[in-house]
Amino acid sequence: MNRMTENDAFFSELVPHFAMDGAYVSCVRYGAGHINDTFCLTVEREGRQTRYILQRINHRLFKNVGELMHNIELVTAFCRESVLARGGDPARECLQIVPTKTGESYYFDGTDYFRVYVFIEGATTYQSVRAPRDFYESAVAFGRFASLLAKFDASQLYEVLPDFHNTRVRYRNFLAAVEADVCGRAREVEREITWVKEHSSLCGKIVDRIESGEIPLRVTHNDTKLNNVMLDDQTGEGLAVIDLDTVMPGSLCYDFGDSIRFGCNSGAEDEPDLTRVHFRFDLYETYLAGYLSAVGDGITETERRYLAMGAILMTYECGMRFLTDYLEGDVYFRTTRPGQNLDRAHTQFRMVDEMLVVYDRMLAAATKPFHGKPRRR
Ligand code: ADP
Ligand code: GN1
Ligand code: MG
Repeated sequence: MNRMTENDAFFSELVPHFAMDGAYVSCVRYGAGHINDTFCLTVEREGRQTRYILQRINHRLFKNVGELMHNIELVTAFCRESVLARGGDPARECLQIVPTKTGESYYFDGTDYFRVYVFIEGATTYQSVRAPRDFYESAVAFGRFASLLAKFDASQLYEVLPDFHNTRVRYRNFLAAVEADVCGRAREVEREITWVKEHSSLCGKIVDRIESGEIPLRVTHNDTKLNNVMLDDQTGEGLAVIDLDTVMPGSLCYDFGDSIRFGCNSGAEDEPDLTRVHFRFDLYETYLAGYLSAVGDGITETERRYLAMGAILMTYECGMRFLTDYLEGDVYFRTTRPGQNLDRAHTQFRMVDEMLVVYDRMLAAATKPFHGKPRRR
């Protein structure tokens, strides 16, 4: 991406294309997403400053930005209606697109694609679980979002990233990256490559059940890590689910699993010191309770039987994707230092090893009768 554009002159020319009321003040890098370039944009009118989220959309990944934004327009509009229907505040409880002055949901400057969202104030996204309650509330928010999407008509959406969580396809891509070895890094990571291959029997555990129809294909979020949900600074509750780029057909087991992958790691996703990386079973139980309380009977028995496997699979798949990216020269996930994708792969593999040891307990916890307090809306 063209990073030369990150200066005031560039942004102050960009801002007038959007339907915003105010003069440009500043625009600075924001958040810790791995995919898009995110900025906090501030504008001012009559001495009053307003913040927005400006994103340069990752066009390398999202080849058809029109289709991507079509999906986001529909999902945000759907979310807005549901929030309004229960008397909530749509400006804080869902992502809200700020259109261009010509009424489009994004702006193309001839090189890059940009979009603007209303900044959700008084809420925070966390990079790790500070306290179990935060994780519980994030689970409730994602569970409610799943229930909301259950009412959404899948046929209206483009599948913007086909096979996104098709672990078999991810494995094939990984083998191709090993074979091509474009950066000459494969020898250095022989041990890791072997580990992925030794665990390849995991690949079909969920995709096969989706193909046979045992696990229903639903409209899901597909990227449910903790920093994609905003928690209200006052109440501590999950306020808004964000990062809707990957809302597509998928499985609840994956959405549940991706939250576990990220949140139940006692260390950071890219922690270089593996002695700090452990699977926190206590947090797994916390998330499970929050998720089940929010999805209620919207989840099938089979899905519950595959929640624990979803966590293992998402972690295996993500580790494999990090290793693939390392082999391909760090071209997919944003990195801020050399070796970061390899560190990320290591943490995921460590988590899978530890989850496999306690898999029976994970399964038992996910399938026992649930008597928690419902947190449905
Ligand atoms: P990526 O796809 O790169 O992960 P995200 O859409 O998740 O990008 O945005 C990155 C970060 O920016 C989020 O983790 C969050 O901290 C912040 N963010 C995104 N949208 C908003 C918003 N509407 N209001 C406030 N913060 C936001
Ligand atoms: C990316 O966009 P972000 O940072 O929320 C990635 C996810 C990975 C995650 C790993 C579109 O999520 O699939 O699980 O990094 N998103 C995309 O942290 O590939
Ligand atoms: Mg994100």
